[in-house]
Amino acid sequence: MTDQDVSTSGAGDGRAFLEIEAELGAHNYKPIDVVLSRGEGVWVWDIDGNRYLDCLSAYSAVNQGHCHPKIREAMIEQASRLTLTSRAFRNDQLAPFYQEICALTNTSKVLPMNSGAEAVESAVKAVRKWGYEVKGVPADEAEVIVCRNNFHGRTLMIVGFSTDPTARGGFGPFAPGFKVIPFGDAEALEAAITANTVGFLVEPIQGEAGVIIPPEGYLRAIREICSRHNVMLILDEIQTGLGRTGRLLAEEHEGIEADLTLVGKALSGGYYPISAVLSNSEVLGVLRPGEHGSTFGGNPLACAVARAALKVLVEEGMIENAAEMGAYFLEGLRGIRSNHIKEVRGRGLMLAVEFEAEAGGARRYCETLKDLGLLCKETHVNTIRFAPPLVITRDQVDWALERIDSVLTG
Ligand code: IF1
Repeated sequence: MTDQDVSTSGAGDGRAFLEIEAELGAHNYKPIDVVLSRGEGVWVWDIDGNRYLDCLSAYSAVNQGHCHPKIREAMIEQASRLTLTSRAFRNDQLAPFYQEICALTNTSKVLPMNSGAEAVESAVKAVRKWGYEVKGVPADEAEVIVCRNNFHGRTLMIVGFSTDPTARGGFGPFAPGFKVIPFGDAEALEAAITANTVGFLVEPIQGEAGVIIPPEGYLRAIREICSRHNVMLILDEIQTGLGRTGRLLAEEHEGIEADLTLVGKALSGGYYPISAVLSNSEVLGVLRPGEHGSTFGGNPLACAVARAALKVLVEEGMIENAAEMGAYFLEGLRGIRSNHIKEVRGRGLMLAVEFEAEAGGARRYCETLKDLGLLCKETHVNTIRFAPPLVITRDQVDWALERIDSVLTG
């Protein structure tokens, strides 16, 4: 197929693109019908040149803004030199990546992977093995506790402990060894722990569930409970991490440190799949040569891109900007007067507006906002998530609020 095969209808929805996708692609998504072709900072353009403010940031993978020039530069330079060696050999980007991410996150041992789900899978494998070899849990009896309404990825193990019928329906049978408790309830964690519990896997703020923020003190409480029971606290910061909530890691809001911290998405600023399990020797030390791995895990191109992505995140003040612009954006959303709005939630630039069930669902607002030049996406029918790149300015937040207010009160 050449470009000539695909004409456009002028509304940026690229009718021909949609038809070809419908015919040849699996229908595992229902995207907003806009066909994007360019991105820069908070802005993206469709194939007809219409400009949109991106309020999703590829689900927080583009925290640094679209096509950040310094990350691009690092990618092009590395791509011109060496992209992949496999871990059968060493490369000159992995050690510097380890040093820089460990210094930034107070970590002492890293396991580099590719997707967020792979980081989750790797963390569960490591804590199970730690349970058998260090904690003394009987073979194949390890338990990991997770929360209701969790989202940790799409692999069979992960959807096996999802409580979302849409995520798990039709994919059984599932891996055993998981227990589900309510999110935000530290007592429920205490009650669920047994001698065989090796880990508690939880998002500091539940993203896909609709930006569900736990009660103040929850992170401190689960940290204390896990320490007291010798259970590994695994914080999935794949969406909340890397500046999204106004701190480098969301755990910082309560001054705790997880035993394993999972990062991904913005670890590359949207340029390349790279994720990591950030932990220590006690846990990751149980993985010996040949016991775990991945063709692309820790490849030089991914590491070079991640090094640049972390550098600009910190040096360009994006984390502090997320805190400041997030508070401003949240205040603006809370100022919108609409009977349809049930609740406005947020921390940093991880924001959500939940609508009353009678409002008819959030999708229609997303469609109307798209026509006004703002891209966002509904989650679980009644909630819109607003998560722009962390480089957003006050004027751009005003620009967004103006449109959101007009649509929600119109
Ligand atoms: C899709 C959702 C968000 C994540 C957390 C692990 C992963 C994700 C907290 C897995 C990934 C992505 C997956 C993507 C859309 C997006 C998403 F809507 F699916 F649920 F962000 F909320 N932990 N989230 O949010 O990382 O393997 O994707 O790299 O599946 O459509 P991944």
